[in-house]
Amino acid sequence: MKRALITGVTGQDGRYLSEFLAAKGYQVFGLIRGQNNPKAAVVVEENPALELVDGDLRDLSSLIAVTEQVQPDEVYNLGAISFVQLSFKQAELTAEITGLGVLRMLEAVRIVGGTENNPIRFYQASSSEMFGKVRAVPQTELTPFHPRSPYGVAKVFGHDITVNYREAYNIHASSGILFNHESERRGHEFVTRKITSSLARKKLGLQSRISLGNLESRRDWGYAGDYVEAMWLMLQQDEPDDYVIATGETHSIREFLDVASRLAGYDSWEPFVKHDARFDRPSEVDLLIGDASKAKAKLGWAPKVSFEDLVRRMYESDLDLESRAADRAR
Ligand code: GDR
Repeated sequence: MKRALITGVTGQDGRYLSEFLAAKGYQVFGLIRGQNNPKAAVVVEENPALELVDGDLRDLSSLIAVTEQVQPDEVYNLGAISFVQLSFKQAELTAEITGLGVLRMLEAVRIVGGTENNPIRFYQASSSEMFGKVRAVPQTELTPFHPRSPYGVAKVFGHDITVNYREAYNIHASSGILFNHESERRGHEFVTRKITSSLARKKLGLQSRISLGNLESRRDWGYAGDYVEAMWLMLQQDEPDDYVIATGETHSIREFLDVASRLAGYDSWEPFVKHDARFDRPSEVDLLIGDASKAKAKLGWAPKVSFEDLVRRMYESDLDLESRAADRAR
C-alpha cells in the first residue's frame, strides 16, 4: 500500500486529493496545524480513511518528525496562505508559510529521504499567480514570471526552490503550475464562490446585494476535482518536471456573473452588484490563460468540466446548502 502525506489537507485541493488517493488505495496522511483545529473534524468525517498528523510548515523539526513517522512514498505540498488579497496585509507571514514552508518541507524530504529503491517523491503546488503581469499569452512552462502580489512572490520562491532541490539533490520533485480551479468546496472569500453563494442567497430572499472589486480581470477557471488528478500523474512519471495545468479558456468576472445570474433566473446582475474598493488589489493580475499542452502530451491529462458546468455545479450546490441552512434556522 502506497503512503501519501498531504500538507494543506483541510483546503479545497487537499480534500479532493485525499479522497482521490484513498480511492486509488493509498494510505493517506494529512498534516494538521494547531490544537483543536476546527477543520480537523470536517475532513475526517468526509474521508474516514484519512489519518491526521501534527505539524506546521513554520517548524522544520515537526516536518522531519512527521516525515519519519509516516515514511511516505509521495509528499504533496499544498499548504499555504492562498488568498492573494490577504497576502498584501500579511506579507511576511505569506513569505514564511507559502514561500519558506516549501523549503522546509523539501528539507524534510531530503533528510528523511526514503529508501534507495523508493526515494520520496515531492509535489509542489505552484500557481499561475507567478505569471502576474503576463509576459506572453497564453502562459506555458517557459513563460517568465512577474508576480504581482506577496503571494505570487512567495510562490515563485517555492517553485524555484523545488527546481533547485531537484537539480542539486536529484529529488523527484515536480511542480504543477495550476491556474485557478474552483468547486463547490471553494472558500467563500474567492470571487467565484462569493458570486454563486450570494446569488443563491438572493434567490432565497436572504441577501439583496453583492459587493465586488475589479470585474474586468480575466481568469482561466477549471474544476478542482480534475486538477488533483494532474498532481498525482506528475508523481507517477519516471522523471520529475514542471507542468502548466489549465483549461486554455479565459473569462472575465463579468462573464462569470452573466452565467451564474442566468442560472439563477435573472436577466441582469447590474442592479445587484455594487463596486467596493476594499476588494480592489494594490496591484492586479489582469489576464491569465494557460497552455496545458505539455500536460496533455506527457501526462495524458485534460480538463473534463467546462466553464458553464463549473458555474452550474457551484450555483446548484450553494442553492441546496443555503436552502437547507434556511430550513434549519426556521
Ligand atoms: P485569485 O482568486 O486571486 O485569482 O487566486 P480570487 O478568486 O480571489 O480573485 C480572482 C479575481 O477576481 C477579482 N475580484 C475579486 N476577488 C475576490 N476574492 N473578491 C472580490 O470581491 C472580487 N472582486 C473582483 C480579483 O481582483 C481577481 O482579479 C486564486 C487562489 O486560489 C490562489 O491561491 C491561486 O494560486 C490562484 O487562484 C491560481
